[in-house]
Amino acid sequence: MSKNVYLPYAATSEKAHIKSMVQYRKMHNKSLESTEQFWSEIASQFHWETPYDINNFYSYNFDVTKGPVQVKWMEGATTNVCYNLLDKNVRNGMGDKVAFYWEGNDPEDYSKITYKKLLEEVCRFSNVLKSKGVVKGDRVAIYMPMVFEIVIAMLSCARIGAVHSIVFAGFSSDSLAERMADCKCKVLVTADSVYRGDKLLNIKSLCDIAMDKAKNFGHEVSTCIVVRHLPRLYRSMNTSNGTNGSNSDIIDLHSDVPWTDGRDYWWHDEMDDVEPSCYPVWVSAEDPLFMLYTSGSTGKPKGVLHTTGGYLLYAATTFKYVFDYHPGDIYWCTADIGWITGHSYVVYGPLANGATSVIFEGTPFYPDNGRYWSVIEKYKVTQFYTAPTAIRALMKFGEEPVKKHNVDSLKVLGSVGEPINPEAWLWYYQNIGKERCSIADTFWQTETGGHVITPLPGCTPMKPGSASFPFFGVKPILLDESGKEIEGVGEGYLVFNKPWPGIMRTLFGNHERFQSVYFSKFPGYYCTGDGARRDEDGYFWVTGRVDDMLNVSGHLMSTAEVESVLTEHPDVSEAAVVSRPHPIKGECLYCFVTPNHGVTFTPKLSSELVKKVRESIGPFAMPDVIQHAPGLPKTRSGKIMRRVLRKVAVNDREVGDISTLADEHIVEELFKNRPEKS
Ligand code: 6R9
Repeated sequence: MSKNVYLPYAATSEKAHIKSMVQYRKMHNKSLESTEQFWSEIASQFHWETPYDINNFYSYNFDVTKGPVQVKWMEGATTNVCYNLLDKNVRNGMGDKVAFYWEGNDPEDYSKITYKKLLEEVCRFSNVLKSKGVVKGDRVAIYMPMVFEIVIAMLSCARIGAVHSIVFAGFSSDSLAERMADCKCKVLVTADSVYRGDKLLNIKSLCDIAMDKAKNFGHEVSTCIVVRHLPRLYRSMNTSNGTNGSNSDIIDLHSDVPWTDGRDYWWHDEMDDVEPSCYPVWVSAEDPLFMLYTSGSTGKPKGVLHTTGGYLLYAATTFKYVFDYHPGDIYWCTADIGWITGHSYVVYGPLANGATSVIFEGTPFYPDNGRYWSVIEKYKVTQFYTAPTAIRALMKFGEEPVKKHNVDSLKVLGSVGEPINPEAWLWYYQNIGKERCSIADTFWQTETGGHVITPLPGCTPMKPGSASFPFFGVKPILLDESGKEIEGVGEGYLVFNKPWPGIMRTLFGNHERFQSVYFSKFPGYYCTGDGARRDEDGYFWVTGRVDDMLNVSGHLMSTAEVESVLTEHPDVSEAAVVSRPHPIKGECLYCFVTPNHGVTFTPKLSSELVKKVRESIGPFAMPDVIQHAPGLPKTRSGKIMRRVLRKVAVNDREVGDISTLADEHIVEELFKNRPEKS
């Protein structure tokens, strides 16, 4: 074994589900060689209204040349995910167990909800959705802050067989409109407004604009249900224990919430009139559970579709092993529920295991930079799951904010969203984990449904920056440019030739695109779009995207998406966007813009463009640099040579061979035009 390896803490290994690499390898081999047996043992822990057939447990085709790509697990069996997450746990005597602690943006604003209460609320909201005409298969869009009601809305959809389509509440009204029109949602569930730090965001106003814009795409949302969230702080201040007070405590702050009678309904009004019980709709294991949009390298966002049975098994199993979850643990994932991490590891995975988790509404910097550590101390968090971009941002403030808090309850630290640089890994390991905690650097995607390459706590010797080994049921393969499998040490395209239960089934309403994006480059393989290296010890190191995608603070976006927003500006003729390494965000957007003939490039134009991207896509997509480009480096066939632009962005004059460019001089011009000295 090479140097720079961190062995798991012995006390953790003793109690871990998987105690050694020998045990891991045995289970991993079983998962690949006796797939049916491995997953059916797990499936047997859940409730199936119609049982699965062990002789027809799963089937798939990954080879487009042999027919349509398809993946099926436990087809014919019926179940209900909500039933398995709530009713089953309540029946098993966990009704009074806390499902979620809620920690608001303001530290004075907090609450909790038990499994029993969550089930009751979900039943009520299921009845509300039914009363609005939502039936099995209908899509329900959700655009909400991190409050209990977002979980209630998701599980209510699952209960009645509707498909939730959550749009992260940091997306712009344009993005929300496009996604609502694409999934043709009947209902939109949202909230009035929310505080992020000391900034008030008027979510409902933004939804109104989006619902109007959706009409331009030919889609009308018939019902919008609005959670009254803002006064919650005032309510909790009026009660001593911080739980929700009675309605009479509510101070009316809603005179300025925009409203359309006949379309808009207050959540609390609707919930008043309905029964607290609702029989679950038994759905097929292959019926859709939810869809979630992710950026595509070209064109519109892709509605990744996950189905019922396989996703449930995979979210539950990865949660149990990757966080080494044991009853009594308090788990906290900081991801917003609007991303896949929030779906699988705030909601579905933890509830499937009957876990107690923290839902956090705020930011790591409010009211001060020690907020994460204070929340860990307050709830005695045992597993903490966050993103490298947050770790890097917090590292800047040194160890002092951490030292003010007792974080000794921690056992497992997780990382997700992008490769974690060894420096951040070490800081996390030493200052937060006190060299006692395992770090799970979890590689996965919206498309994979759950972790696919990850260390297991107490088991895997860790190498900072390596996601290490595949999860059960997963066999990563590296391909070279010609599609040949690379054995042993090497670097190539990260692909898979066999499904695990949680992999997506299609892109909503566009199976063609699903096949062409993921399965056409190398027939027979699911292509992740990431590159990876396997080292001499067999560890995988994910090296980043191989397509035109950017990963800014863990948010994937495509260069094409940003370029098309830039070129919509009337003064812009052409634009090219590349990523540049960024100390905190991982990558940032560096945009080259060619103005129309006769238009002068001014700071005003530059700031208009920054604003436009922010408004069209969302604040997380805000460009760091807009550079004037008198022309773009294009090949004779008209292709923009992005590798040259990436060199300009970092001021590296080693641009390599540029002899295929139509006009080589443009490269020098671009270096001269850099807006920064460095
Ligand atoms: C879960 C999530 C997926 C892309 C993925 C890759 C990058 C995520 C990573 C990682 C290296 C890790 N990525 N985790 N790269 N190491 N531990 O982030 O899903 O938003 O779909 O992004 O993120 O590039 O392809 P999603």
